[in-house]
Amino acid sequence: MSSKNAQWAEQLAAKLGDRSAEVGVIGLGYVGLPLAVEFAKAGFHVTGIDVLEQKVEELNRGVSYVQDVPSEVLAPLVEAGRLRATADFAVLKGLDTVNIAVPTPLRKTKDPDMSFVVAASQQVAKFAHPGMLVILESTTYPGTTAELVLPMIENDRMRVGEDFFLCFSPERVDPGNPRFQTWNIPKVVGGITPECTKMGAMFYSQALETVVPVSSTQVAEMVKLLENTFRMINIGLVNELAVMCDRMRINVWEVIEAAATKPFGFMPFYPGPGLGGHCIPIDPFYLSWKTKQAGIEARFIELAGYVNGQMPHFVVDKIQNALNDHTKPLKGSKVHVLGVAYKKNIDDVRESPALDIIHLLQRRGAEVSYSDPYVSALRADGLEMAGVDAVEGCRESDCAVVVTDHAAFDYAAILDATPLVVDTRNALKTFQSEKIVRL
Ligand code: SAJ
Repeated sequence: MSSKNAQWAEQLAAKLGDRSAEVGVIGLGYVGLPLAVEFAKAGFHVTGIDVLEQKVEELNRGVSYVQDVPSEVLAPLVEAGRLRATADFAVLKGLDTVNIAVPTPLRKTKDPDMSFVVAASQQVAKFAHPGMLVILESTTYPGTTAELVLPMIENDRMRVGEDFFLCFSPERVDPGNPRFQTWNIPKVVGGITPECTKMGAMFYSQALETVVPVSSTQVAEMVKLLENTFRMINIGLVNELAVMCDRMRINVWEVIEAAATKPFGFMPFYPGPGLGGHCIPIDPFYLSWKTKQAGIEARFIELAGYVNGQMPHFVVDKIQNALNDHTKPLKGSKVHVLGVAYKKNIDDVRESPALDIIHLLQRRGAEVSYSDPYVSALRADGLEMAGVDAVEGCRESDCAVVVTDHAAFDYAAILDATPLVVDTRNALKTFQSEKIVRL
C-alpha cells in the first residue's frame, strides 16, 4: 500500500488506540445492542442506529429490551453520554467504524432474505467516507461481503484496504448464557484485504477479550455456518435416534447420558420437540442455498432439516397415543403446553416448535392452553393466547406436555396436578410415575 494511502489506516489505528473513534452499530437487537454496550463500556462514544423508533426511544431512556443487557448496565452508559440511539442514518457521516447487525431471515421458499443487509449497506454506502471501517456481522452465505456489500461501497474515491476497510465477523451470541457474553466470546474477523483484517482485529481487541483473525471474509462467513450447521445436524441425528429408541423401547436419555461419559470424541446433543430460534434452523439453509448455486447438494442439511421438522408431529402423535392409552381421544381433550419459548430460560418464541405443536393439536381437535413464565401472552404464527398458571393449567387438562424445560417450573407440583404428562425435554428425569410419558 502506497504511503499516501497508509494515512487512513494510521489515522484509524490512532483513533482506535486512544478510543476517540466514533463507533456505530446498525441493528440494535440481541447482537447489536450487546456489542454497542461493550464498546461504550470500553470507553468509546457509540451511536446505535435502528429503523424502529420504539427501540431508539427506549434505549435513549436507558431501558433495555434485550434480556442479556440489563437496564442497570445500559442506563449509566446512556446517562454518561457514551451510548445513544437514532433512526437517522446520516449520523454515519461522522462515524469512524460501523457494524451491521441486521436480520438475515429465510423466505418461505427457504431462500436467503438479504433485504435488511442490502438496505443497511445502501445507507452505509450513501454516507461512507475515507478512513471508515465497515464490518458485517449478520450471519450469511459465503461471498456476501465481497460480492454484495463491497461493490456498493467501493468506487474510485473509496478503494477497499486503502481508503476504507471492510470485514466480516460472525456474531456468536448465545441468548441466556450466563457464562459467555459478548466480551468473553472469541471473535473471528476476516477482511477483504490483509489491511482490512488488521483494522478489524484492532477494532475488536479494544473491547473484547479474544480476537481470531482469518484470511478472508469468505472464511469468516463460513466459520459461522459451520458452527451452526454442526449443531443443526447433530440435533437432527439425536432426534432421529430418539425416534428409533422410541420404537425399540430404549430410553434415549439414558443412552445419551452414558455416551457422554466418553471423555473424548463425543459431544452430547439432546432430542427435543423440534428446532427453534432464529439461527440454528435458518443459518444452514444459507449455506445449502449457496452450494446449490455451485452445483453441490448439501444433503446432510436438507435431511437434518427434515428430521428436525418432523419432531412436532412426532410429539403430537405421542400425546395422542398417551391419551388413547387413557381411553381419551385427542379430539375434545384439554392439552396444556408447558413452555412456548424456543429454548429454556429465555423469552424468545421465534421458530419455536411449541407453535407448530399448538397448531397441530388444534387441527386435531384438542383444546390447548399454555404456561410460560417468560411469555405471558403468545402472539405469533397466527396464535393469540394468554398464558395461565402452570399448576392450574395442568389441573384443568387431560394431558400436559413439557415443550420448554424452563427452570422456573415447579415440576413436582405439575406432576401432582396433572393426570398425564408427555415430557419432550427429560425435565422430569428425577421423577418416577406412571403419569409420565417420555420422549
Ligand atoms: N436444541 C435441541 N437439542 C440440543 C440443543 C439445542 O433440541 O442438544 C434446540 C433448542 O431447544 C433450540 C434450538 O435447538 O430450540 C437452538 O438451540 P441453541 O442451543 O443452539 O440455541 P440458540 O439458537 O439460542 O443459540 C445458538 C448458540 N447456542 C449455543 O452455542 C449453545 C450458537 O449456536 C450460536 O451462537 C447462536 O445460536 C447463533 O446466534 O447463531
